[in-house]
Amino acid sequence: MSTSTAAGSMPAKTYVSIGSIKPLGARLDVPEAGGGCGTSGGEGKASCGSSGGPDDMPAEIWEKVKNHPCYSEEAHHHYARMHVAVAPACNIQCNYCNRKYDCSNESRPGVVSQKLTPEQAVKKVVAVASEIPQMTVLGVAGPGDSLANPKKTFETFRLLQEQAPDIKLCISTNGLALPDYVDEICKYNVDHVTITINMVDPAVGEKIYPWIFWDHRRVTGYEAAKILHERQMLGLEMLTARGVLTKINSVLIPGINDEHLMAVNREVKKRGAFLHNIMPLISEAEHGTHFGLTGQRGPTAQELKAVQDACAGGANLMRHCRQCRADAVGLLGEDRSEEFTLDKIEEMEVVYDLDKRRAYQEKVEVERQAQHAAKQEALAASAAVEVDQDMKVLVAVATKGGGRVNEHFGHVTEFQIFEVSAAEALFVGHRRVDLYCQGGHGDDEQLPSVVKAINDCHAVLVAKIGACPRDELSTAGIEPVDQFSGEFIEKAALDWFNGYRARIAAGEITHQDRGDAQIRQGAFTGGLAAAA
Ligand code: CLF
Ligand code: SF4
Repeated sequence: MSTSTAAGSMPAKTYVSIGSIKPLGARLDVPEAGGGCGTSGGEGKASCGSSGGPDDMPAEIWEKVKNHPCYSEEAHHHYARMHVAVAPACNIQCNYCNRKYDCSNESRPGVVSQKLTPEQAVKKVVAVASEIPQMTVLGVAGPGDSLANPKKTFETFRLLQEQAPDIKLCISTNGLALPDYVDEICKYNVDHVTITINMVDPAVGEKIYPWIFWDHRRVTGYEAAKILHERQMLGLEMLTARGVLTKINSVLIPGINDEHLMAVNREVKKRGAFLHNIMPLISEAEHGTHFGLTGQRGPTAQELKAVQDACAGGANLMRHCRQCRADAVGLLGEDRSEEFTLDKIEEMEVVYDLDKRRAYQEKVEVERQAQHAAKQEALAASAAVEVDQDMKVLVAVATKGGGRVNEHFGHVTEFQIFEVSAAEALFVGHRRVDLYCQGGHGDDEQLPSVVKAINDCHAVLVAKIGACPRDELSTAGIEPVDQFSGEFIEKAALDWFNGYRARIAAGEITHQDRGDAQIRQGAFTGGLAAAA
């Protein structure tokens, strides 16, 4: 591949060599003529990173988050990000990481990214941007630590700013080196920084970090955790002072920092963190990590939600993280990295057309505003249904993107979960499941595990569903609903909920509390709720 994009004076249209890549629009279902987190972080005006809009925050903050899929839940339905694996080295050891694989602070363990030089990375970003017009953010998230590889990380940013200045820059770091690079971060207009903070007490930290490399020596135990903690807090304060939006990732490790994460949430909020993303530990013996080999388990989906709920009211929470890999490409939850390997890029003819990208993003914006308006309309209808105004239920949704109910039950690998009440339809997480439809036929052996994954939900909204799963779900007390196929998710969830309450009021059905289903799945609620 060759590019002719020019620094500073970049032409609106840049031609390079091209291949045939699946357009992302096919997944987004953006109508041709159709009609869209933020938070105020420590300043606390808005709702969470999952649902805030332009009315909830200062205009300059909205500009920074409105098309960042990680910083705005609403944006993640419509906009994509990509990572480039330019940062192989790391300066600390986490007990959930095996250096053979990517940084588990921002990636699923057990996957390996193709490492790139800054020049290769920029070629790849320009190629992806020309094929995926709603790819708006480039992140450096490993495979080691972005700031343990400062030359490669910042050289990538420098080169990219010359070739594709419309792409937002983002980094993820463990924070040890962060205070040393705040000036560089600001120099390259990196608007978004993620720090992984798993503790604010070194006594907890020494159970997570066996050592750090600091001041030309290896430091272990309590002293290592104390230095890391102090550097993380200092780095966060420095970023806040410079107006850089900072997200905190925390890995939830049952029995080690589960109840401690409420204290982490409080401390990072105090220091101006914009969002707090509590992610589940993924721990398997085959990953070869200390935790994997010593039997440390990860949390259940319900344990994760319980900790997130216990933090409600503190720093705003991100709940839509997909723990993507260090070379992830596409919408959160999808992985198109295989389409953009180095050899494939070499054969592509790249057309980096800034006008086309902007035009496409404008269309996405119209769609997003339509989604927002539909939700407001459904909420108004909700207020008119006077029965059971305090009821809250969970609803699972089958979607392939674009904020719509548009996936068949049999094709789902991940359900989105919404908490629905008369006052809100709030994204609260996702649940991965095994594919039910294999080669055009339902695999009935998979059904029990799919049903179990969502058995704390009252309904599942799908584009289509077969007779067999319909029966199995109904038997489990989960209502299969296909009447909202193609509609916006929040509106569909609220409309279903309003009908559900009306049927209860008419005596047609009885509301079943599905709390017992959560207990069957091993949720713990009492201790954490009390700790909150
Ligand atoms: Fe990447 Fe991280 Fe930037 Fe997003 S990911 S560096 S903030 S652009 Fe996002 Fe992926 Fe979760 Fe990270 S879903 S793992 S939070
Ligand atoms: Fe691994 Fe990332 Fe921790 Fe470094 S910071 S040890 S790469 S998880």
